[in-house]
Amino acid sequence: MTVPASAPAGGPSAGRSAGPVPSGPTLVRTDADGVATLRINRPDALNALDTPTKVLFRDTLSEVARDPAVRCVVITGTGRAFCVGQDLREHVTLQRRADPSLWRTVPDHFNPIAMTLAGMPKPVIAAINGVTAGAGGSIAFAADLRIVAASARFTTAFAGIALSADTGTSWWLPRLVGPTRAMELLLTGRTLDAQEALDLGIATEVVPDEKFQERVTEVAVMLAAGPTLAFASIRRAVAFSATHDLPTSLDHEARLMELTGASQDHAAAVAAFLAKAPPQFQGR
Ligand code: T3D
Repeated sequence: MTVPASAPAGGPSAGRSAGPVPSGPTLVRTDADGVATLRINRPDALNALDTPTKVLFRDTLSEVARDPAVRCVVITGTGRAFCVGQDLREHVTLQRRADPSLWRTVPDHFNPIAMTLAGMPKPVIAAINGVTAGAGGSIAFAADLRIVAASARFTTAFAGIALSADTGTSWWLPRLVGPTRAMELLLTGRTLDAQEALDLGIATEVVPDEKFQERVTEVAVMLAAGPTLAFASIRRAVAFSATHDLPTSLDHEARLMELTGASQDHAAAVAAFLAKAPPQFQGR
């Protein structure tokens, strides 16, 4: 399934040429084997997020969250970039005309994207095919798994344009790499290669470029065939325990064990175990 194209935002830039005109939809959704792949499709702008793309991305994330046929979500980009965050050409256009919508994009677009990713009731894979910056990194950090192509690079980028950090980078990055390294990456904006991202705990795994797509598909299809309700509950438990004390987290775990313990998948899986047969999960 493909999400319809929306009108591209254009406008002059600060010292760079006029923005590229997308030749198709700026976000493409493809569904197969229980996996919904959302591919940001503005390769000439390194998949920078202009307003139509942010709206499509935000709304499509909500759709896949609600869609029971989707049991794993993959986010990726077209071309040599994953996503380089806010479209700075659009940003400068709005800034120059003092457009009041400029700072609405954080509460209206970036924050809902972060919250929908955080609450997604199914696993999310960031398939990081290439360079990643700013809010593009935040989107990747919000995923459960970051499968990274060997040629990919990361930069926080925010401080380079004299901005703070948004879309959850200040939340997720310290949790991934620790506060000391997160501060260093945010203050310097230096570029990490895929190997350093793996060493720091940002990448889940690094895959040679020529094997990248095959590996992403393999992991996504495996997760989509899994116990989706249990996966959603594991996501909830891990997020909850990050902000609650041990007794409260144990109570929360107990409620989720009761929920998953009553699921069809649990009953079928323990029966399969006793029968020495492989489990077949329906996701409920
Ligand atoms: O209200 C708000 O808007 C606040 C929200 C902020 C959220 C954010 O995400 S802030 C962070 C925004 N992102 C950046 O600051 C990253 C800017 N880009 C770069 O630093 C570099 O492009 C990269 C390190 C990512 C890649 O470098 P490189 O050398 O591989 O590529 P390049 O030559 O710099 O870029 C290639 C093209 O992509 C180029 O266009 P051209 O000249 O070929 O027509 C470049 O302008 C364009 N591009 C790259 N990043 C963006 C972009 N176009 C629009 N917006 C971008 N963010």
